Parts: sequence; structure tokens; C-alpha cells
Amino acid sequence: MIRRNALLILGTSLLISTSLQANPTEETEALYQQHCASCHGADRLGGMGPALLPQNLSRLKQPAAEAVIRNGQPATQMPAFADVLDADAITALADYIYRAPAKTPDWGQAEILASHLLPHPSGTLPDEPAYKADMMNLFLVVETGDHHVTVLDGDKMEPIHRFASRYALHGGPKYSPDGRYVYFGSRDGWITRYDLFNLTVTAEVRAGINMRNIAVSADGKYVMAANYLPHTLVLFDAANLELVDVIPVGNDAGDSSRVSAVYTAPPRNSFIAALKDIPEAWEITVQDGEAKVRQMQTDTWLDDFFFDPDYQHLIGAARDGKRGYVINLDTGATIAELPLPGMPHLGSGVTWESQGRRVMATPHLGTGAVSIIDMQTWEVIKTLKTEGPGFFMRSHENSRYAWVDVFFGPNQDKVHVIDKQTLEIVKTLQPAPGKVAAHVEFDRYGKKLLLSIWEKDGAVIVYDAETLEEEKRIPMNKPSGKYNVWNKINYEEGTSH
Ligand code: DHE
Repeated sequence: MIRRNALLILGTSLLISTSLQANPTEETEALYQQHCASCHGADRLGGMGPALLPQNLSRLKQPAAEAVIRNGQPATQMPAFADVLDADAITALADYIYRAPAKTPDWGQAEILASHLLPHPSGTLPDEPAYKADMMNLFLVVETGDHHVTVLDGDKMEPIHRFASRYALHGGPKYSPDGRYVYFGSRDGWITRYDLFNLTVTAEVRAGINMRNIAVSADGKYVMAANYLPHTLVLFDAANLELVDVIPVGNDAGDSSRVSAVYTAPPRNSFIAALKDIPEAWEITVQDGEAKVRQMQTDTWLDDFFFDPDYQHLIGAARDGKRGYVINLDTGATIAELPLPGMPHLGSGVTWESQGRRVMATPHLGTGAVSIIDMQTWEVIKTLKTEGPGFFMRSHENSRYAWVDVFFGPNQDKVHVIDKQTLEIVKTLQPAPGKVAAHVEFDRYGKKLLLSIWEKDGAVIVYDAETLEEEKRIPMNKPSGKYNVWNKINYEEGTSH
């Protein structure tokens, strides 16, 4: 909703109202086309502004959307409409965008191909970094406050560059195996390929209308996107984001499914997908540009996966939020069921060696607990009580500590530090009282780490990973995830993959 129309010039005495209209829906549709369509698309699929469909808005409460229409959105191009539209018109517009359109929009091969942007085809930019830094110790910091990304030098802990991203990135960015390129996925379906040598976007494509995340194959050749809308997995050539295949997702009975997430499984040279609506997990292998799907039936609907280090097993969270299931990826058989207290966020899990055995730990979105699981016996060996439900866990092979935030509830300004050998919380930090503190990422050496103060006037805080002392604060606009090149391309055990 960027461009104001001529009526604005007439001032507040001519506020547009829908209240007196005979046919409010038609009237609202006209208002939408007049005020919103130029940025959000005539079909509400997005444009310069985000898509305005119920699926895309599910994370924003309707009164909050009304406030955005009324007051605009700071640090974006969304203007305030309070002088143009009266309260009824604003409410009618908000109702309208939260209603599904009469026809479900298509996003298939034709739309994907038409969306493709290629400002710098592969091989056309210099093959040397345009600045001096250890490219392996770079961090990317996603700033969700104004949809930007900061490139940070992990040796000096200083920002190098900041650029605008697509609206609402979600999931971790994924690197090419050499760390030069990074791929971002947005909730609106955009995939961006960014060159860290030349600090520029090289290619973009829109894979879907409502996307969950992306994965890059271990050989760096392919990018796969997981969509909620439409029900597809979409495969691209990683070099220029050219479309390779659109895979409809459904079972043999003809039921289609949203895709919760797609993951790369490096030792298997495959992708693994979690499906939201059918009790199956999919393994997808790509040979000579052709995707082959292996459907694994599961005992129940499984979401949010974690994998053991050699990708022999996947651990998925059952839809009831109370159990985890362990699936052998070779046989597809369920080999264990884990009792877990409340909505484990397995995707945030980390793993380490503790007293001769490999364990994994996961926070829970529904309860203040961290479950620690033995990965040989698949038994829960400890449940740590935390000061509230957590979202993200992180560690590093070289650090004796694992960090977990308290993302929800009154203690969301606290972060726990867990000793990986005693399996006890040894310190609880409260770096900015009253402000959300969340998501940690270590540098490549495991010596320093970054923690987000997840607020518009937020910061990333640099800590010494051993002494747990704060070293400095770098101001940022609602920083969410941080991603270290080395840790990510080496599938470091303490970070997300
Ligand atoms: Fe995420 C990663 C699912 C809500 C921020 N989130 C992931 C991944 C999944 C997932 C499956 C792993 C994919 C990957 O990295 O490729 N997230 C979900 C949900 O199902 C959930 C609970 C509801 C939803 O509406 O999607 C959800 N996530 C959120 C948020 O509300 C967060 C806090 C803010 C936001 O920006 O949306 C959020 N999710 C993140 C981040 C990561 C993530 C920052 C990457 C973490 C990492 O360290 O790799």
C-alpha cells in the first residue's frame, strides 16, 4: 500500500467510508484495488509489499493489521491511511485481506518462471572478496525489524555491510558448500541468492505463495523450497535459481499436504521433507536433474525434524506435541518413541558428547523444559526445568556450554547456560531486563558468541564463550537469527543445519 491516490489530497473531510455502501464487499474490493493493489498485487499475492492472504497473515492479529493500515509501518514504504480511510473502511479492508479469495491462487511452473530475476548470472562477477575479512568467520544477522541483513566480521565483531532482504525471512539462510553464496527464503516464497564476495544479489525467484524454508543440497547443486501454499516442493538449480521441477505433495489416496520443512541430509545426498497433513516423511534424491521421491509412512503426523550426525535416523515431533518418534532412514521403520513434555522444537536441537555418549537436547515451545536424550538408547536421560518455553538452542564443539533462551512468558529476557557435562543450568543471564533475549550463534572457533536482543531498538551482544562475560553490544533492528559461515558449511554439531 504505497501509492496514495488523488483523494488524499482532498484532506480529511473526504475520508472514504464503507459504512453507507449497499454492497460492502464490492466496495472493499474497489478500495483494495485503489489503495493497496499497486504494492500488494491486484490478486493479493504480493509485490513490493507482502502477500495479503490469510495464510500469509496468520502470524499477525487482525487488530494489529488494522493498526498498520491506520498508522503505516515505520521503516517500510507502507504509509498511514488514517487521513484517507475512516475506521469502518479500515476494518472492512482488514476483514477483506483475512478472507480467502474466491479462487485459490495458482503458483505453478508458469508463475515461478515468470518471477525469475537474474541480475548477475553465474560467472559474471569477480571471484575475489571485495573486502578484507576471514570469509569463514563471517556472520549474517537477519534483522526482522526492518527486513535487512547485516554481514558481520566475526574476528573484529564489526558490521561490514547491511542490505535489504525480502519481506519476512524465515528459517536459517543456507550457504553454498564453499561459503561464497548464501540463499535466503522468505515466508512469501522468495528465494534470494546473495554473493558474499561481491555483496550483491545474483538471482531471485518466487517458489510459492506461502513458503516455510529452503535447503541446499550437500553438493551445492540444488536448492529445494518447502511450501504451505501451494502444496509443493520446488527444486531449483542453485547456480542461477532456474526452475528444475515442481513436485506436487500428496499421498497415494490423493490427499495433498502442506510441507512443514525441507532439510538437507549430506551423507545421504538427499533432501528430507516433513509433511504437515499426511503421516509420511519424504526423502528426495536428485539424479541428472530428475527428482525421485521415496515416501516413508509414519505412525502419526510428524513435524519439525532433527537428525543424528550421520543421518541414519530422524527424530520428529508428533502433532499432539507430547512425543517424539525416531525413524530409521534406511528402513523407514519407527524404532523408538520418546515421551516429551510439551511441543519439542526439535529443529532447534543440538548434540554433543557427554560422558562417552552422544546426546541431543531440545527446548519445548509449550513448556519450560529442555529434554536431553541419549542418541544410542533413545531414552530421555534428563529434563531440565527452565524459566519458560524456549525457542532456540545453540552450542559449539569447542565450548563447554549450551545456551537456551526463554522465548515465551514473563521471563523472556532471560537466557540459560547449560554445562554440557554435568547437564545442569550453571548460569542464567538477563542482559537487557524487560527485553527479549534469544538465539545464540558461536564464531567459528567456539570462543565468542552472539546473542540477540530481539527488539526494534535491539542489539547483538558479543560474549566470551568461556568466561560468559559481555564484550560489546552492536545496535540492530530486531535481530533474529545469526549464522556463521564456518559453522554452517561444516555442519557444526552445536548449530542448526
Ligand atoms: Fe521458525 C527456523 C518452523 C515460528 C524464527 N522455524 C525454523 C525451522 C522450522 C521452523 C521448521 C527450520 C527451518 C530452517 O531453518 O531451514 N517457526 C516454525 C514454526 O512452525 C513456527 C512455530 C510457526 C510458524 O508460524 O511458522 C515458527 N520462527 C517462528 C517465529 O515466530 C520466529 C521466532 C520469528 C520469525 O521470524 O518468524 C521464527 N525459525 C525462526 C528462525 C529460524 C527458524 C530465526 C532459524 C533458526 C536457526 O538458527 O537456524
